[in-house]
Amino acid sequence: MATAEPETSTNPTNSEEEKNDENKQEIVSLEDYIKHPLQNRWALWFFKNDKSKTWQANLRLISKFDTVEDFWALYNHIQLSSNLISGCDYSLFKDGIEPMWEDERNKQGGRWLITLSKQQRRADLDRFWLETLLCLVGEAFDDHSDDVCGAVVNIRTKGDKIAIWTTDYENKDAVIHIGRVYKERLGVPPKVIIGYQSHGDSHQKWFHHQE
Ligand code: MGP
Repeated sequence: MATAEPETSTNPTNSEEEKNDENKQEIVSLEDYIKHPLQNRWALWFFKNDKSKTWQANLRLISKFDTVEDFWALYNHIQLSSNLISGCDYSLFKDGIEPMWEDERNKQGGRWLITLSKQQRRADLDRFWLETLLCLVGEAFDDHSDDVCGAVVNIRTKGDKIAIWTTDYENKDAVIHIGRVYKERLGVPPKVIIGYQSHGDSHQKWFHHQE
């Protein structure tokens, strides 16, 4: 007579499945531990305007990172730009490039500059700055990403500014491509003033990107 005893021996098929599950779990958990590397290592700088010190002395390195996870950890840890007091800047530059005109990689460079109205601090500043950071760390400018040195946000009572700095203001292909992608990524409305200027003689080399 057949008994209805519960099975005590393990079915071989089930045990293989269990092993496979274990293997899968190992792979998943291993992936969880590997951070996602960025193409470049980046350095975040902070500038606080103390008039008793030189401009360079007011510039402080906050931290460096080279993974997606460390980028978000840092971003989530620091104040939003809109919470900073006037006169402060954040700068994100490739490791090895100082966020100043004097650096070899900036000397012949320029910047795509967005000039914001006072009202835009509340409406646009933080999302424009985050999108700028994502363009940089995500190398959004295709072959021309190598021309990017970094980006700066200036918090100012007269109106905040955000800029992407490039290494060679005479490299028209790179400048135009970076400007086109940047405008698309920000989805800049027509009222936003955006243009490129060289660091050397700021206002003469200014041009607007018409598309
Ligand atoms: P700023 O902070 O870029 O803009 O430059 P802000 O405060 O809006 O002023 P504006 O002149 O654009 O209307 C302010 C001042 O900081 C400059 O005039 C310089 O004296 C100094 N400064 C700014 N930068 C980016 C540099 C730099 O790269 N090197 C040095 N040495 N000084 C700088």
